[in-house]
Amino acid sequence: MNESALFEQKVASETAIEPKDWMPEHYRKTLIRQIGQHAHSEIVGMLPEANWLTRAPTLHRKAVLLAKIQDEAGHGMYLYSAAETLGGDRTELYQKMLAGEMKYSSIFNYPTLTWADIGVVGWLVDGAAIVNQVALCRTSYGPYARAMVRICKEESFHQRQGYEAVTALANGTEAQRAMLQDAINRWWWPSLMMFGPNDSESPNSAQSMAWKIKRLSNDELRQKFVDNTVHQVEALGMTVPDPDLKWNEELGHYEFGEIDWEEFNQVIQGHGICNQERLDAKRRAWDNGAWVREAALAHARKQNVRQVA
Ligand code: FAQ
Repeated sequence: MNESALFEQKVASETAIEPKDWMPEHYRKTLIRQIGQHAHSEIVGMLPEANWLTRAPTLHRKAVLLAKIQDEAGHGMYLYSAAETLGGDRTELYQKMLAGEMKYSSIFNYPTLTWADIGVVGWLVDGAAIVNQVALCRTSYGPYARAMVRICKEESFHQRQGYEAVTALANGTEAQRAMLQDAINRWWWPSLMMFGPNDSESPNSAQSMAWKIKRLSNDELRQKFVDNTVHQVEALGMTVPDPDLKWNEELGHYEFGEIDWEEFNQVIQGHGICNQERLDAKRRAWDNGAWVREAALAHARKQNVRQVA
């Protein structure tokens, strides 16, 4: 059997593709793109939450938030490592993101205006991330699938801490309840946009589904998220900001309104509310961290010399 047929057979039989296996160049490139963007999202995704670290309402909430943000950094590192197994160069990928040549999730270009936003990010944004990532635990590329298993465990803790934080607000004063509803109103639609364009408008989907890189389509994942989440909003005594939302008994799914795709396109083209601020923050961090990289390299060189001697 030739290499290409062996690859197709492995995909068909759901045997993971491993780094040393032969793979089509386009498969490799698609994975480096997706895993790289996923890694960038984890790293940029630390910023909106970091905005509230010094203002968390209690020491306990501050400690939990700090742990969550550190987890996101760890997720970024696993994912860059997975991209490296495909020949992706970590520094090169990161520089492309800093130069605006590689995307990260649209969701992180929205501001966290109040403490309620932090609860809602944990609950809705991590909730949406989990729906997507649970499906990716069965992605055809072994190192990506294995990274996802671990990441999902941690994301599940993040989602619960978010829901616990919003529950406290929902059981709080009128002002706290209003703050929570306002946060839900601002984050609901951007959370639905995390799953990407509709299937009919998604240029990468057909091939990625055929190669089992993606196991469920953008629209299937978005539907799952809506179906999972509406009753959670209701349990909090809050409302979903969608006048067209209704349960379809026959289909066993919620129907929901049209996403503002113009807004989505603006955000992914770099014109969202916080795109500039996020990239500026990451560029500053890269420049300010130069001495750490140099020191780490100098230390590694010394260790090497000692080992050789
Ligand atoms: N934002 O043809 P498709 C997290 C781009 S979770 C920005 O459908 P594809 C955890 C897409 O890249 C968030 N760009 O593309 C956390 C493509 O552009 P390109 C990260 C988007 O790849 C929580 C173009 O549009 N999760 O970070 C978006 O088949 C809290 C056409 O789209 C992942 O990355 C978007 N929302 O499907 C951290 C999951 N949607 O590259 C901190 C892995 C689409 O051709 C705090 N990724 N685009 O220039 C995926 O599952 C897929 O890549 C999709 C997009 C579903 C995102």
